[in-house]
Amino acid sequence: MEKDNAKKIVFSGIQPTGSFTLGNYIGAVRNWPLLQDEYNCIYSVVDQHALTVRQDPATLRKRTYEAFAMLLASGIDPEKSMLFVQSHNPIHSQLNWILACNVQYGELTRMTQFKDKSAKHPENINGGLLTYPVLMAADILAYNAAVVPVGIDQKQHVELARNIAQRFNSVYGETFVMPEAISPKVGAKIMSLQEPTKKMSKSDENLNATILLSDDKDAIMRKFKRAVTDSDGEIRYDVENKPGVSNLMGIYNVFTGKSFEEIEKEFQGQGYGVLKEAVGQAVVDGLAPIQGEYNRILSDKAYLEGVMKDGAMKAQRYSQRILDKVYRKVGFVQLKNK
Ligand code: ATP
Ligand code: LTN
Repeated sequence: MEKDNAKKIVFSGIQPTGSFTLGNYIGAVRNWPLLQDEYNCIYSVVDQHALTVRQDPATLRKRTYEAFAMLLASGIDPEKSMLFVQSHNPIHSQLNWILACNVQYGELTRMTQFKDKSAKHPENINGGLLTYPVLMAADILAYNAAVVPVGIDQKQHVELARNIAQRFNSVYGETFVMPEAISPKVGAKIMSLQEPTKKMSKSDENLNATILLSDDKDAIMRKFKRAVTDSDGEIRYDVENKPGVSNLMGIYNVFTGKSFEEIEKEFQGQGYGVLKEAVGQAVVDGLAPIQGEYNRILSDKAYLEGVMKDGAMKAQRYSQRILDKVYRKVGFVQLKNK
């Protein structure tokens, strides 16, 4: 990352919990490279967050490489942005403790994701699931990030990070920058292709519900053909009454740049089958270059590890200054020339 102090800091992360979905791509990852020139961007594969759900160690390791390669393939340039794996910078965990002491139990139990995930995994409501947003706040605040590009489902967590930052600042004096979540106008919540009122999620058991960035052409076309729509037969953007069709139109808009009006005109008088085919093709074409890059990068482990190492070093160096300040403010003894 170029040192340009005038630029604001952007931070975002993604969990290596599975192959990225089209939802992850449109709602988050696709937007990350677009911010690289205007901001100082810091992006991370947040493997520590992934542990809140039981993971097979070998699979987690493999998915971490895959997620890292996918971010590079999507256009993140390690010469412009910091890119690293969360567990490679221990400062997140160090800051996490301080922040945990400045958040209330009630604030954590109110989080929608905590409620959803604890209902989904009643056999494993672990401490990490509850304190997940504190670690996320540490990710953001360790770099004093001002801008956090995420899908809508994560806005509540960024809001909590703001509240923690504000509380810390009012107790200990100005330390943290207030982070702000930003989401794309269209696509901040891509819906399941099978239940279009539910978000498309990596962990969905119904394989037809999600398009994975690793899906080949046949799988993508097949899943779009099976997408759930409605019975009135009209191609019109109306999220409330026509969630399935609107979801398809949203995806088409992202990949073709056509407005909803233009899309309605293009498919006037035609059946849903034609729309599904066109959306599928647009996605296949849009993802093809990324998939090619992904396979190339993933096969070069030495390169991947080199980028990881370099990113970890830069991230540590940058966040150490902020952690030192926090330690000083809370009253920890600082030893000179440590
Ligand atoms: P999981 O299903 O394991 O909870 P996930 O698919 O929600 O995972 P995350 O790693 O938690 O993925 O999210 C990474 C980023 O992708 C976040 O910024 C999140 O807001 C965004 N995102 C996830 N799903 C969608 C979606 N359906 N539409 C738009 N953005 C999404
Ligand atoms: N919780 C996020 C992933 C995440 C994140 C972050 C996003 C972890 N730390 C910091 C933005 C900033 C999720 O997508 N589930």
